Amino acid sequence: MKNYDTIRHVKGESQFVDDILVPEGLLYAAVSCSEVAHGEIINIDISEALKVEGVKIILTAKDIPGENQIGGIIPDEELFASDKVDFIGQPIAVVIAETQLIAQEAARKIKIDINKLPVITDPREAYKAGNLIVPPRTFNLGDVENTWELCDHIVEGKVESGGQEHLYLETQGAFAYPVEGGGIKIVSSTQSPTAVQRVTARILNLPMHKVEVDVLRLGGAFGGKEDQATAWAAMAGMASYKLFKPVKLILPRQQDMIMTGKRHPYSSDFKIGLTNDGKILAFETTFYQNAGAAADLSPAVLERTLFHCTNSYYIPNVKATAISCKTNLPPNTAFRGFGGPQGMFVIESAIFKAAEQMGIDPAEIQKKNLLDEGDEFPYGQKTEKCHAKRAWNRAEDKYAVNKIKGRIKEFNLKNDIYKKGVAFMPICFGISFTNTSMNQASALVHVYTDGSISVSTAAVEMGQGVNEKIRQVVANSFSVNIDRVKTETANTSRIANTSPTAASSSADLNGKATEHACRNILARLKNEAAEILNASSASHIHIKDEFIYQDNIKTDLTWNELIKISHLKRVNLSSHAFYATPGIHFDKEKEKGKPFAYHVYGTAIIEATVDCLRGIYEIDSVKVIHDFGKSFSPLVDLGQAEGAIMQGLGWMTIEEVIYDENGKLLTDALSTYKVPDIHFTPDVQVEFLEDSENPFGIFKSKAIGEPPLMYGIGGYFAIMNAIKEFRPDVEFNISAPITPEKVLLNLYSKVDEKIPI
Ligand code: MTE
Ligand code: LUZ
Ligand code: MOS
Repeated sequence: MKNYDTIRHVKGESQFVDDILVPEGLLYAAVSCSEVAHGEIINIDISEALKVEGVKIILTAKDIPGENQIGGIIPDEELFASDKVDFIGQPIAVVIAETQLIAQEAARKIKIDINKLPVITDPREAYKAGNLIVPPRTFNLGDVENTWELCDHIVEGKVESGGQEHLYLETQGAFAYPVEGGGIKIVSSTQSPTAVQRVTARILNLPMHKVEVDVLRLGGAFGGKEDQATAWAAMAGMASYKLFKPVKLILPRQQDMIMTGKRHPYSSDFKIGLTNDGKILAFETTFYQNAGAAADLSPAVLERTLFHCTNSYYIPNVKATAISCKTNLPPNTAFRGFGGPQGMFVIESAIFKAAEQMGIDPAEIQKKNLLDEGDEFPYGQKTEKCHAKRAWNRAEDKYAVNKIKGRIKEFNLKNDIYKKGVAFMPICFGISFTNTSMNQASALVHVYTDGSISVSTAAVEMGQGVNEKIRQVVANSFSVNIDRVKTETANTSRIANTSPTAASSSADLNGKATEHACRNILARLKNEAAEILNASSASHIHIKDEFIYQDNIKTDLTWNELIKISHLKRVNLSSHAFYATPGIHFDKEKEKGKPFAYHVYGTAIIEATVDCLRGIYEIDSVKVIHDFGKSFSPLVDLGQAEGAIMQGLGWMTIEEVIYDENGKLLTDALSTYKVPDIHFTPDVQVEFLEDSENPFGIFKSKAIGEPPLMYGIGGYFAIMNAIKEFRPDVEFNISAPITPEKVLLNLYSKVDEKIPI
């Protein structure tokens, strides 16, 4: 692997929050949380807990010097519950003690009296009760109402999709220590240093410049640390501020699973209308998002569901409504794909059901309706350099789809117990934060007098390889060896007012800012070189492989010498630069605009085999043509594609988040929450779509972090197609994940029996 973190990971040298050398006097924190999903707090009794030897302080809502508010988009979430709890796992107090064990023991001794209130965990029930996070939103294209009568086939249905646990290897955590002048420094495992800084400042009633946040790298995040890393950092910061001591707060795995939100489960309705030859004329859908007990990022996730509700298809008449429903579960949050997968699963389900009714292959409908150049999305943007059809056609060719189908047909004829299915999954994912103002970044580049280079951005390395890409941007910009370049921590004192590392955009945004900073320095260096070489202007100069060229002829002047001389001549060898994605805008009144810099396309073909006696299955292969743009880091990009595909397959198949009716998480450990492992892993082949240079991305590449996750949706339909081979008589409910238990129920239910979902 070319990602330079990999070597350190393998050697065990990479540092995470819990690896930082501990300073003298370090104290440890443990969080006490609600065990009731909804209720009024009558009393919090900390007296027994305080008696535990080694306990230093116990903090609750009333100890907060500033505002007890951590909400990002909407101010609706307390750091510590004050008079009411809304979910199991909601923090109520934090214990600070000499060791982590003492802190945990004391936390268990805090007695919290709660007057229980009714619990709602289902989004449709919440909707009926009027419990919404934000008012519903609707995207409209064409005229759905007047199109139904033109359709030969109309199919209606309901679709369920489940939550997903992030399961980052490094659990949530932060380490805070006091600094001179009443300030705080926090090392946090966060995707959003600025959010941690802003919220901690608000909690402590400090100006933001007194809170410095530093992030070296994360042991995975997947969206789970975009918003939800903040609370723990603020708690550690608050304790450290009160005690004037260093404090570390690391969530144990089970607490992390119980206390933090996950991917949003959705319950959705659809109605789809088609002509006899499979053209989709109209699509109407309503999404009920299970937001959990506070807004967190739910309104933004909801918005992305709407943006992706037609996936990779052109549908002339669309009406899509999305409703964010407030339930008594931990606030659900960003998760790779950010609402996009939930939206795409519904249109794919609608196509699947329509094909079932029409007695044709869903792939026929999919192919017939793929986006073309200049087609309009329901939000008004038109496709530019659309690769939807190219990727599909290449996949059909390269992977010899007819042979696959023939092979599967033969297999199914020969086998009674084992059945195979295949499904196509085209994707189209918009790149940019849908909130236009977030699409900005800055970079700080220093060239040192020995010719080595340091670059700071707010890009947080979480395994996706962004540091390697930033180093490549610097090395390519100056044409120097990549070993000269070091990426620094993401730090709020060096890089301010940043967006989280999210939306797959960090290489584009931070890469472009870095490129600008390098250009600024390069222009000064070229002027200097022109002077040294007696060239009439800098336009005669370029640098290649650490040598200075004059009129394309190599000179004796090296990078190192040029830097040394420039410094003596008092040339500025540092630059801070800024980048904001040009040309994007969105009008939330009209629900129209151009929210995305560009779209990512691709097509996957997924095969699965179901054991129709036991209900278990295997995903056999995932064969993909993916639009990477012009990748400048192919190994990193391929790793991202493979990882995302596995995570998408997990969401659709074996990963099942279950809460009981009291809002208690039943799948709070790896014994009950299953994720794909090496044995689950199918044969994954990914081809880079040719000739797809992207003028809007860094070095003509495309964002890669999230889009391939949605290929996993094809896994669901491959399994469904296999089940249908065994039981062609039944119309199945659409309810993901399709766990082996659900497969079994589907296989052996009575014909008219409704399968529980
Ligand atoms: N890859 C690894 N190894 N670990 C992660 O936590 N997060 C994903 C993706 N790939 C993640 C990952 C998510 S949710 C996003 S938005 C992108 O990386 C963010 O990084 P990027 O903007 O650099 O693509
Ligand atoms: N985060 C966010 C995201 O705040 N806005 C987005 O549009 C987004 N998209 C994907 C992932 N995270
Ligand atoms: Mo990714 S869900 O944008 O962190």
